[in-house]
Amino acid sequence: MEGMPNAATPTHCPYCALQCGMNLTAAADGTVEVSERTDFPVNRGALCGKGRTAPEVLSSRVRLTSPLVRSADGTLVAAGWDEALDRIAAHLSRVRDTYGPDALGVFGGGGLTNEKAYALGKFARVVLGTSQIDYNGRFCMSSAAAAGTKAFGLDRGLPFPLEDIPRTGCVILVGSNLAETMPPSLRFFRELRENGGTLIVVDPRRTRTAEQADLHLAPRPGTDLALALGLLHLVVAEGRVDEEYVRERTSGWEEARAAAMAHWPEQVERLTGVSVPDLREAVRMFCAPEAAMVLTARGPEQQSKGTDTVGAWINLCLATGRAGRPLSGYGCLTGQGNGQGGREHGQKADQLPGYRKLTDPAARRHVAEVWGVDPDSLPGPGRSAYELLDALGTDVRSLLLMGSNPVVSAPRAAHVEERLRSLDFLAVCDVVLSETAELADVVLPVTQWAEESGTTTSLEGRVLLRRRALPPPDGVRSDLEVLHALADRLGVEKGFPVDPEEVFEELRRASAGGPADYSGITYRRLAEENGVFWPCPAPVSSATSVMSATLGTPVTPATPAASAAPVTPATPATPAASATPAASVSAALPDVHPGTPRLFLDRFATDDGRARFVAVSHRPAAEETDEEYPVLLTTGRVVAQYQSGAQTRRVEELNAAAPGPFVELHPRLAARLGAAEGDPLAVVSRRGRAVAPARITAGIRPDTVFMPFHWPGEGRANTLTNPALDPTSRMPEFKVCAVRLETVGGRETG
Ligand SMILES: Nc1nc2c(c(=O)[nH]1)N[C@H]1C(S)=C(S)[C@@H](COP(=O)(O)OP(=O)(O)OC[C@H]3O[C@@H](n4cnc5c(=O)[nH]c(N)nc54)[C@H](O)[C@@H]3O)O[C@H]1N2
Ligand SMILES: Nc1nc2c(c(=O)[nH]1)N[C@H]1C(S)=C(S)[C@@H](COP(=O)(O)OP(=O)(O)OC[C@H]3O[C@@H](n4cnc5c(=O)[nH]c(N)nc54)[C@H](O)[C@@H]3O)O[C@H]1N2
Ligand code: SF4
Ligand SMILES: [Mo]
Repeated sequence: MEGMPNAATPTHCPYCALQCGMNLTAAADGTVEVSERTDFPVNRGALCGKGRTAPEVLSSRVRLTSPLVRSADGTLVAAGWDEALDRIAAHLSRVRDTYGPDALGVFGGGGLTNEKAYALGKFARVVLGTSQIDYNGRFCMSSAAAAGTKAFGLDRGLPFPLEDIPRTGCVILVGSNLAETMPPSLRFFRELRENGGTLIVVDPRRTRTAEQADLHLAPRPGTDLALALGLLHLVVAEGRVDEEYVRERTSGWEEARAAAMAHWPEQVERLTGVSVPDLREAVRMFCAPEAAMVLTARGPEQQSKGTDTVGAWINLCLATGRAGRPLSGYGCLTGQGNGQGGREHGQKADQLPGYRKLTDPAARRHVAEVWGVDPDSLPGPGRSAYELLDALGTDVRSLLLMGSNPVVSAPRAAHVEERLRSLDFLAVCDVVLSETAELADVVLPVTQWAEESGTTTSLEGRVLLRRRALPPPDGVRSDLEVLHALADRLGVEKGFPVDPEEVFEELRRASAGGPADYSGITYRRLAEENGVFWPCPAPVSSATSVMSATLGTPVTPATPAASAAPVTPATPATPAASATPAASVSAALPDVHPGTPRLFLDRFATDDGRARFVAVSHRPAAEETDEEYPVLLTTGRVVAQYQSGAQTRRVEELNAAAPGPFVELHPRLAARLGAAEGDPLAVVSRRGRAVAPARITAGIRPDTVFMPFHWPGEGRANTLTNPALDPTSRMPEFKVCAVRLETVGGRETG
């Protein structure tokens, strides 16, 4: 190796769910270069500024390289790994012995690889024995996941690859600002329009994404449910229902139809602020071509009725025959790097690996067998993310947190911060000293994307391999090593390997036969094939009659590329599902399953194969405006910062582009307040008060202000947000709450 130029390692970006491909080259002087990787079809070499600058966070200038422990005088001081791990293990066992296992909480993240998410879920259930585990994905796409599962029997972000988008006829993008949140994906929508297709964007703001649209609908925040019902009403009234499709492939239409017919276009116009002619135009554009899609992101999902709202958009697809057909369908644009895989392998409160339900006895038996434990020893479902954070310091006394920064990103953040401070003990694994890590009793510095291998599952349901490209700095260890060392100290010596591929081999077996079946996927395949779409069961040689893993009924094996039906044997004991070491499994396999880029083309993953309409009606947001709080606040993202900003705020170029929070407001509202561009504005809600400079733009509704949530401190948007939860998904209402605005004397306050 010495003297040779280092070869570039093909890998993927650490940030968002697009999981852009990139090449990394580590130079002798320790710097890391990003270069174009054109063979990955999603971004074909293109990267946004965050991906391009991601290696800067690898530098030990900005990251943690030693464990930290809280000293007697209350400060965090450097400590050795043994001391730090011993402290955590001692606290966890003491709390467990005193208060029982459910006094131990675990909080994970959708940025963690599949291997980490899997190991964390197993650690909580097997080592700690606690039911109290959830993760930040609950704040992300849980409403879309719940709605997708209800309607289709299966939740996978997009049921088709992004490359289908340019070939469909019309896309309605609901509450996605992908020009800022996934910039390289804009190409697919540009190509759609070049091919004669149309784009409709639904967003209360005229975003960079909305600027690309043929039609921009700007509803009042929190009224997407009414909007979707109004569109469905018009579809019925104008005779555009695909009756044959509804008859052959769906159930529940009569009830859904009746609910939609109760929402008159004029009434929908009053609720949403979208005019009846615009509603009609949207229906015309959506129904005219042969194929069309609806894609949702956080706008309609992060609401206290997000599940019903997504359900209403799915209804629109079903009534018009636009799901489970080529180039048509409903999809959710997932958010974090492993937003999809992170919700499949067991860090969610109610889930076991393979997207299995923790309450399903067969699922418990299967996973318990892989884990070598008694099914009865597995705890039941625990609290959802916000409810878990809210219980800190009371029922939950100790928390292990990996891959999230809730001090900045959780709703009603001042309260969450106070709850974190009230814990008996907080341990945080992170790459940097995040605002949450600052509150910890022990902080463990961990390795990052480029320093360790692991898999992620992108918004397309494509499982990808991130490869280790360089060694980590001295003093840091991987999350898997942390879990291994803690398990060992807590008396579980086996079952927590530190090698990611070994963890993946176990994950394959644990997921086998589940809805998200990864058993046919190996690291080798991922390296050779540029990713594999799940479900991808391990094939068997003599399957004449096979049982579909997700569909649950016997089907004849079709060519899987053209079929939604993933194939696994009728007997649950596939080689990969048994306890045989996976190495011998792959040797025994005659051929491989190609993976499933497109779902539902033959049937949906429900018991009867039909998609289910949901009968939903509009209801107001948990908090509406009144005299005291007359303006709506919505929140979201800017292109140059990522999430809580823990990583991107440490990159100079990104900070220069997006140095701090702001309050986006309409000139009319600004004039009423007497505020000029850049003036500090106080935004006050029932939860608290935040101050940030005014950014005036005619692109936002006059009744709404927008704040990005990437910063802590005075301008923290989440000081204001409402933790009202969706009853099904337990998603907090990040996208709408009532506020009042006050000018703050003197610019220095901002
Ligand atoms: N630059 C950047 N990119 C990211 C991230 C990041 O933090 N920064 N995070 C990643 C993650 S985890 C996620 S989840 C995705 C999120 O990706 P997006 O969902 O695209 O991001 P947001 O900005 O949260 O919300 C999208 C849009 O919803 C609009 N909106 C607000 N309220 C409503 C409403 O009531 N109805 C409708 N229809 N729209 C509304 C906002 O104005 C905003 O433009 O981005 C991923 N990519
Ligand atoms: N107001 C408002 N709030 C929101 C949203 C909104 O739209 N509006 N969106 C919500 C959404 S969609 C999301 S996804 C959340 C995200 O919010 P957070 O959960 O806070 O997400 P991140 O900022 O990505 O935090 C990840 C943390 O893990 C660290 N980290 C990165 N990689 C690793 C790793 O491999 N191992 C470990 N141990 N640590 C790692 C990072 O340094 C960082 O500190 O925010 C939610 N909050
Ligand atoms: S779009 Fe997402 S995956 Fe692609 S470079 Fe930017 S942050 Fe990374
Ligand atoms: Mo997210």
